[in-house]
Amino acid sequence: MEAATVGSQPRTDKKALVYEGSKDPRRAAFYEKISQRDMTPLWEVLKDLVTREPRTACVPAIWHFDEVKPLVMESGGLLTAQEAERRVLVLENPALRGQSRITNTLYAGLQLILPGEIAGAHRHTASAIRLILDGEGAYTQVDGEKTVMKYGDFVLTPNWTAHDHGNESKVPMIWLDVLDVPTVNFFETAFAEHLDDAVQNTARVNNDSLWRFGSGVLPDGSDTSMIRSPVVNYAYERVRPILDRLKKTDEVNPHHGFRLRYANPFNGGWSSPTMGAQLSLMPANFKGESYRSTDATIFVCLEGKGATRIGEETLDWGPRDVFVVPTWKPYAHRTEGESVLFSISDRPAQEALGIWRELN
Ligand code: 1HN
Repeated sequence: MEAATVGSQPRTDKKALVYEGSKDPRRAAFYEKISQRDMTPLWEVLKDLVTREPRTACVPAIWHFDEVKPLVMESGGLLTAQEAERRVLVLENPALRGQSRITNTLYAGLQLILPGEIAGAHRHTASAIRLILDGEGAYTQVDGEKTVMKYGDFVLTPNWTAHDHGNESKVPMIWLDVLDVPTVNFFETAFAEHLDDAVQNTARVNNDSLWRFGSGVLPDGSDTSMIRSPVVNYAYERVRPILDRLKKTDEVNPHHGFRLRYANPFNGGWSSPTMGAQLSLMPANFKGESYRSTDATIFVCLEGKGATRIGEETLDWGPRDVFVVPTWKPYAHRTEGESVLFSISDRPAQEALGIWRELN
């Protein structure tokens, strides 16, 4: 594919590119001739268009929370959340710098909201999740529901839902945002708008949706055809004990440990159609077997300590560290103490398109 573009800039001149076959003057002349009509020979580009296995520019990378937290805090002295709209340091894959993405399809960033600040209400086509990493007591409001957040909470802001944040606590809060922005932009389908009221009115009891839709019952009139979850906050204090239940009675998966999925309670599917998240508990001294799948995956350590071998590289992680595994790279986790890893990827989108694969 590299031959077809220079960087990410589309070519506008009509000069033919130089291919392997251009060494033959007859072919080179032919390529020049067809190039005047914006045509190019498939046989010169086919092997890069249709590869035997997934190829990616994305590389393994890790952000150690202890190292990056001071930088996130420093941004708090530069501008207010209101000035910034969202005060976030974007986690860019080292091989995809300048593209605001951690994988080819996902955006990730660390957002800071200081005591007393608000980040005004807006909505957009892109869907977001937040994973709370530091501080306690800031809130998000999503389409009329307020949720006060704590460590490990997994919060959804599905596409086109109004959302605003605020911090009424006494301590700064930092969370990881993951959005499907690169996916939405790939399809060139991005819309966004600011809402008139910076802080939306909430009509519901705080955390209402987890009780309504996450308790094994559904209220009359629930729109069960929704392709995304109605739950705003999958509170860690509700989800974490389930891992201990799995540990007591279930068989441990040799690759992933004891793992659960953040589900859409209407249909058992993923919490959103573009991003799928999971939470896994690995016992102390777990030595995971190698695994690979076509969904490049962002991991966050919530508890414990361990390391993940990705191809030839090994990344050591501890609480709040964020790391990324590229598509189709074999990886294996190992732990020291009992550890909990959160993960998120574009797997639901790949599954919907029928292109997701894994190799155990
Ligand atoms: C966004 O709306 C938020 O609402 C955070 O907190 C990060 C990155 C790109 C586009 C929209 C938020 C974002 C974002």
